Amino acid sequence: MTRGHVGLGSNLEDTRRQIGRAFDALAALPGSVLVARSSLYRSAPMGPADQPDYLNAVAVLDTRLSPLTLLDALQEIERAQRRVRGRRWGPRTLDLDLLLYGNRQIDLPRLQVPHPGMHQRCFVLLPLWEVAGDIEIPDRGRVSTLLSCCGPPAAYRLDD
Ligand code: A4P
Ligand code: MG
Repeated sequence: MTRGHVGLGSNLEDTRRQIGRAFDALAALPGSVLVARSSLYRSAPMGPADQPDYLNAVAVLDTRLSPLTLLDALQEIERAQRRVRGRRWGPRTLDLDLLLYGNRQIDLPRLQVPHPGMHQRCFVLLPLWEVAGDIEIPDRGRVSTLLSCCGPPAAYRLDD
């Protein structure tokens, strides 16, 4: 089994439900065990500002799926939740990013791991810290170091 970390994001159509459904779909993946679900974090959109705020979360997944098979599965879950690909960084019902796959570094046309930009995004780093602690992101540094650019978690975290 390899430990993977998946970033979840949604800013359309009942975002809490979208993220909840996606966690359930991750838990049902073959050859995989969903180890942890982070809380939900709210933030203003990165990219075009004329779209709703995002909810983000991170899942910890132990899996026997290869990186590309896991990417296929993530895209299938996105499709099942009626994700329509429009402009880059545009609004979406669900975005699933493979953030980390063990400590592998992958640079294929379809898949870059660690996910490019994750180390600069508070809406990824905060939930990642919550479920994974101070792990090392290959070639980018420790989460605690990268987090020093983010404000307090309370500013993002949603209370249930
Ligand atoms: N791809 C390559 N590497 C990966 C990976 N590690 N995980 C390829 C997932 N996919 C990966 O993705 C485009 C292509 O990236 C895929 O076909 C896959 O082969 P996409 O999901 O179709 O497009 P996208 O998400 O619009 O583009 P991109 O550049 O991946 O955007 P991001 O980085 O996902 O950012 N603001 C807030 N507050 N919160 C957010 O979650 N998300 C985005 C999208 C914009 N603004 C946001 C948020
Ligand atoms: Mg994406």
